[in-house]
This record gives sequence, structure tokens and C-alpha cells, in this order.
Amino acid sequence: MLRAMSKTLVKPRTKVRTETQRPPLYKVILLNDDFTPREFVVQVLKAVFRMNAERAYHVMMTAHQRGVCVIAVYTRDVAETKAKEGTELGKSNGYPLFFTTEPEE
Ligand code: TYC
Repeated sequence: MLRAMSKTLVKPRTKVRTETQRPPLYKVILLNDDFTPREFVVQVLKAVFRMNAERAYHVMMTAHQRGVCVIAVYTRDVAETKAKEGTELGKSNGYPLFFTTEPEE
């Protein structure tokens, strides 16, 4: 068979990547609202985002005063899971607390 006998040499054209490929990162953002108690927001930040009391209070106050606060950056899966966990903790306690995610530029 012509095909099997073919002796064409195909040179592999490979590129060597010297830079480490990193997964894209996503920001988790806390949104202010008028109903969720400050102390509850602090508890959620400590539980879901592993913040100490001081950091959690500072982040909560930033969202309270400016409307939003970037909490942390994670890979997409982790960011989305944590945002959902925080939002659901609020919801199951009757609060409109809301976390969202956004790709980092
Ligand atoms: N603004 C809320 C209050 O006055 C507290 C609060 C802070 C709610 C930050 C959400 O992301 C938030 N009770």
C-alpha cells in the first residue's frame, strides 16, 4: 500500500514553555446590604474565609462604608464555592448577605 510505504518524515514542531502556567484567579467580593447584622457578617467571614476577628471586622466595615470589599483571591472553583457558602449562610438565617466572584484582571 502506498500509504504504508510512505517514508515521509514529519518533524515534530514543539515549543518549550519556560514559564510556569498558573490557573486564572477569581476575586470573592462582599456586598453591603441594610439588613444583615454586622456581627453576623463577621461570623461568616471568620467561618468561611478563615479570617481572625480583627481582619473580619475590618473587611465587614469596608463593605459597610464603601458598598463592596474584595475579600480574597482563589482559583475559580474555590472562589465560587466560598461565595456560595457565605451567601447561603446568610439566606438560611434570613439575611440578604451576598458574596459574588469576578475574574482577576
Ligand atoms: N450594613 C449592615 C448593617 O448596617 C452591615 C453589613 C456590613 C452588611 C457589610 C453586609 O457586607 C456587609 N447592619
